[in-house]
Parts: sequence; structure tokens; C-alpha cells
Amino acid sequence: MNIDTIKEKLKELLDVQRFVHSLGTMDCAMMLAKRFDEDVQKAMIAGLVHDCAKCLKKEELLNCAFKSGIVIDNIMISQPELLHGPAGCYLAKELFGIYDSDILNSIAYHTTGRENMTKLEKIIYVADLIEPSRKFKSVELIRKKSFENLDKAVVMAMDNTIKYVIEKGGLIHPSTIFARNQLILKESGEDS
Ligand code: DGI
Ligand code: FE
Ligand code: FE
Repeated sequence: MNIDTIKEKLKELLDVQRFVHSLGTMDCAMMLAKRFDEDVQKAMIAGLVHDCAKCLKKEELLNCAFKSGIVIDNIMISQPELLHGPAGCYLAKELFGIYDSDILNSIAYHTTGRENMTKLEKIIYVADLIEPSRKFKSVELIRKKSFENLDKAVVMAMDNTIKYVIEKGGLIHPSTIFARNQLILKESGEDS
């Protein structure tokens, strides 16, 4: 399926604000892919589709998440905002005919991140947070960092999300902690 056909279908699934966010994420993913020598087409598709399950009803969300093949743990079930990544991974296959595993994983893990993220997974994680309609306080800092150092930008994006979730009294998914620790250890290793 080409990008224009995906856009048309996606528009039916999302509200206007979420569709605009998806287009913004696609553009940022494209720019980051060019900057860090990733496949531009893959990055655009993953960025465009990453939130395709965002507007599903709770029941459907759970159903799709369970069918995704991604392990759905108790934390994800108790924090339903964590289910649209796995559910989106399932819909990407079913509705958009996407079978590239790197694209599918980038969609599945775009909310929590995980250990051993691929370059594409990092690009989608960051693009999601820096796209033009994002307005939170430290967004400019992360935008700037994202074109300098992708790993550092992922850590900054995770810091931002972790703080936000703590403010709201939510549970932090352990995958985010594992991913963040790994990236910070890697950075300090590179410095020494
Ligand atoms: O779908 P988006 O709004 O574009 O962004 P997202 O998929 O990165 O995050 C969706 C929501 O999930 C957002 O409100 C932040 C929240 N979130 C991210 N990580 C965690 C989390 N919520 C909980 N409870 N735990 C997390 O680890
Ligand atoms: Fe999302
Ligand atoms: Fe998003």
C-alpha cells in the first residue's frame, strides 16, 4: 500500500487532531531517517501509522492488542494508554498490509520503548514526541538534541514521559526503565 492510500484509510480511523499528529510524526521521522541514514520510506510509513489504534474503544483495543503477538502484561492492562502500540501493530498488518518487522516493532513499542531498540524504533519514539503539534515545556530542547544525538534524544524523551506519568500518579512501564538505563550506560561507556 502506498503512503497516499494509507493516509486515506488512516483518516477514517482517527480524529482530526490525531491525524495531524500522525502526519507531523511522519515528517519528523522522514527528517530523522535522512539525518541518521535510515530507510526513509520505512520511517515515513511507521511514523504515519504509529497511532492507528489510538481511537479504538477499550474493548477493541484489548482485543487487537492480544492478537498482536506482543506480550501484554498486567501493567499494560491497568494503564490502557499503553495498549495502542501493540494494537496498532496488529492493525498495521490487518488493515494496511504492513509486514516489515522493523516497522511493526516501531509501532508496537512507540509508547514504552524497550531494550535494544533499533534505529527505526528510536526514530519513531523521538519523532512522536517532537512533531510540530507537541507543545510541552522541554520540547525545543529535545528537538534540537534529536538531530545531534539520537540516543540522547531518546533518553530526554523518556525523561519527559516518565516525569509526566509520575505527575499523573501512573505506573511506569519497566520497558522504559530498561531502555533508558541501557542507553545511559552505553553513553557513559562511550565517554570513557
Ligand atoms: O499516543 P501519543 O499521545 O502520541 O504518545 P505515546 O504513545 O508516546 O503516549 C501515550 C500516552 O501514554 C501518553 O499520555 C503518555 C503515556 N505513557 C507513556 N509511557 C507510559 C505512559 N503511561 C503510563 N501509565 N506508563 C508509562 O510507562
Ligand atoms: Fe502513541
Ligand atoms: Fe503518537
